[in-house]
This record gives sequence, structure tokens and C-alpha cells, in this order.
Amino acid sequence: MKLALVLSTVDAAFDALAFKGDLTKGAMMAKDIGYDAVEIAIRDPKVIDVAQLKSLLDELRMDVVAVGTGQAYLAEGLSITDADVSIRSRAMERLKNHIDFASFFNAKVIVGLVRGKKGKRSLDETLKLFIESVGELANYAKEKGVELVVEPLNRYETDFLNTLKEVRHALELLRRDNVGILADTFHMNIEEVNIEESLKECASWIKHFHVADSNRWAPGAGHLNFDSIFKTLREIGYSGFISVECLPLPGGTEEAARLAFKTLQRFLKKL
Ligand code: LER
Ligand code: MN
Repeated sequence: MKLALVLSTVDAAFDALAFKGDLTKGAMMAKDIGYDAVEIAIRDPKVIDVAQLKSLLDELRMDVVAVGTGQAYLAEGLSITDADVSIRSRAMERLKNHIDFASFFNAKVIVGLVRGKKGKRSLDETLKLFIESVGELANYAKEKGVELVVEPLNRYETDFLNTLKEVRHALELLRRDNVGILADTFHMNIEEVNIEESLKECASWIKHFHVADSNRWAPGAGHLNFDSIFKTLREIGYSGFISVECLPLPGGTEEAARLAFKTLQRFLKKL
């Protein structure tokens, strides 16, 4: 398992990010600390100079493991399950741009907040739209060799697909081999009855992993048991990246990113 740091573009609306600002500076800082890769949260891939970013990251020998898409929802209200077909199709277009962007870097694309909210609609109706939209995106991504990961999010951020099991069930109905689960310790700490058991129950579906501590501060600054979580990841044969997605706390961006790295290295070394 290798470590990545989540970075985001300047116009991020979502502040649970270790680094928000200039991507170049963020990637250099991540490299300096010892991270193997970065994950980038992007509202609109069109605002990024892909060639320039690729050459910088190649120079630093840093991979991009995943592309976050939630800012398109937070900043612009784009949702792939919106009842309004014009919003839905704008969201789909945007995500296809994210998939194109990800294909340059061999990165996964995250389907998190961009799934929107159920609101007053029934769960069946909302899930039907979700499966239809993710199915179309999965077909598009397949042609580009890109994988999608659906992230269970806690109840304060969305009102459907909050647990690993709920996402697994939706993916079993979807039946696409390039769509898996992104498990995030912050959300799991709120929603799962038992984090380790849920990871075991969804073992073969887990394709990406986010870490923050219980308070969404850097790992090491809260009370999550990373020892046991990492042992479980090893036990279920997870060999992907661990991306640090935490608030710039304690002490600001760099201090949080350094503490996260130190804490996670300590547990990884014990495996
Ligand atoms: C994004 O990965 C995430 O975890 C969400 O909480 C975004 O709001
Ligand atoms: Mn996350």
C-alpha cells in the first residue's frame, strides 16, 4: 500500500483537503514529505492545463491516483441523479470531462457528492437514476481504460448510499467490472456499525481508500484505530493507494500532511 495526498484546485468549495491552492506547490510539498502520489479534486478539468501538470508530475515522478469530482456539485449543483434532466446532462458531461482528464494519468474517477441527494423522492426512483447514470459513465470510462469508484458518504453530506453495504448492493445491480468502492475512514466512522467488519464484507469491491482521523484532522490527531484498520486492509488483500483527505489540521496544511504521513508510515511498517 502506498500513500497519496489529496490536493485541490484554487476554486475548491470543499475544505476537507490537506492542500487547497496551487497544484504545483502542493505536488512539490507532497513529494518533499515522501508521498508517492497525489489525488486531485477538480471542479472542472477544463480549468487545468493538463500537459503542463503532466510534465511537472512526471518530473517529480508522482502519479495521480484519483480525481475527485464533488466540487462540481458543491460549487455548481451538478448532480447525476437530479430530477431536472438538463442539470443531469450537464453533470454527465462534466464527469465525462473528468474521465478524459483521468485517462491521461491512469487515475480513477470518484463518484461521491456528485450523485446528489434523494430529497423527497423514493430510494428506488433515485437509485434507478443513479444506476442508469453510473452505467453510462462506466461504459464511457471503459473505452478510455478508466475505473470509477463510488464513495459511501455520511448522512450529513447526502441522504442515500451512506454505507459500504448500500453501495455494494447498488454496484451488484449495476454489474460493471470497472466500478468499485472508495472507502473513507471519516465517513465509515460515522456510518458503519463496525469498520473492520464492513471492509471484510465488501473486500473484493474496495478499489480505493481515503483516510482522515475521527475528527477529519490528520491521522494521528483523533481516536481512530488505524492499526486495526490497516491490518484489516492487509487481511482482505487491499493493495491500492491510501489517499490522505483531511482538514488542514492540526497546524495548517503542511503540518497536517506531515503528521498524516508519519502516522500512516508507522502503521504500514508494522504490517
Ligand atoms: C470526498 O472524497 C469526500 O469524502 C466527501 O466528504 C466530500 O464532501
Ligand atoms: Mn473521501
